[in-house]
Amino acid sequence: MAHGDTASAIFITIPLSHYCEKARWALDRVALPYREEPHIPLLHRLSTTRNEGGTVPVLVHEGRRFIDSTDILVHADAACGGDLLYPRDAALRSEVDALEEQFDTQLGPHARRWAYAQLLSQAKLLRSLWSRGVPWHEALLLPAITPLARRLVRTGYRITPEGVQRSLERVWGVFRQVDERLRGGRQFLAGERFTAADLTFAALAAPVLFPAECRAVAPALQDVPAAMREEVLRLRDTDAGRFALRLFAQERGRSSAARTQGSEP
Ligand SMILES: N[C@@H](CCC(=O)N[C@@H](CS)C(=O)NCC(=O)O)C(=O)O
Repeated sequence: MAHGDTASAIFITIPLSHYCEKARWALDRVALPYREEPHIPLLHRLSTTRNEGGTVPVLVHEGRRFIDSTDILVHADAACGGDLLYPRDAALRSEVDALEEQFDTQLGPHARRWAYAQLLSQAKLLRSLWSRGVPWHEALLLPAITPLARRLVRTGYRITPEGVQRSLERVWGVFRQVDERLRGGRQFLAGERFTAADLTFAALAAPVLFPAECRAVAPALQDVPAAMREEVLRLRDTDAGRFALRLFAQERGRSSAARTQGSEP
């Protein structure tokens, strides 16, 4: 939920990015007011580098800059009182940190590489995805920028047939580990309630699951190539896939402000 007041944080994004959805979900969850500044690829660098960053998301809040999604989560949690995304209990906290790090490094880049590989040949679809939610004057530049942006995605994310296949295996590997962790009927990945670990898993799995409640820009499942659709349906049909979809359905719209006011257990 973006608020327009002047005290708001500035949240710099590319609307298609799943790391941005990770941070957006956290900001919404802890109810930190922010104004989203969405960009098309390449032009985002004008804003991120001005803030001593590079990739999106970047958060600028009270004169401080956070240039990595995990730093944004940690800051948002602390700024809103703590114990919202990260448990105070030290053992539980290190479990959450380790899971978040694992998803950041093993799930996020591989889900992205596989998903982009399916869509890179769909220039029109990609252009329409990059255009959604950004200022009109940036969207106008997309016909000129898309060919270069596609080339940079291919080289920057090292999209090769072997690499893409390996990435899909890595995604399945993480899903199997999450399946394993959920065995025995646990509701959340660490402890008894929703944490940054659950949020990170679900947000970074979004490009391979297409959750309806995800607030990142995404194509409709019926608009993507059949092979991608079929793989998404296979991943959805796992305990980990069902878990991520449940988190989006039950937790994406929920604010922990309600918990601190006593209306959430
Ligand atoms: N470790 C970073 C990764 C963020 C990331 O990889 N962002 C991608 C979009 S999903 C990006 O900004 N790509 C464009 C670029 O590298 O300039 C984080 O967690 O914030």
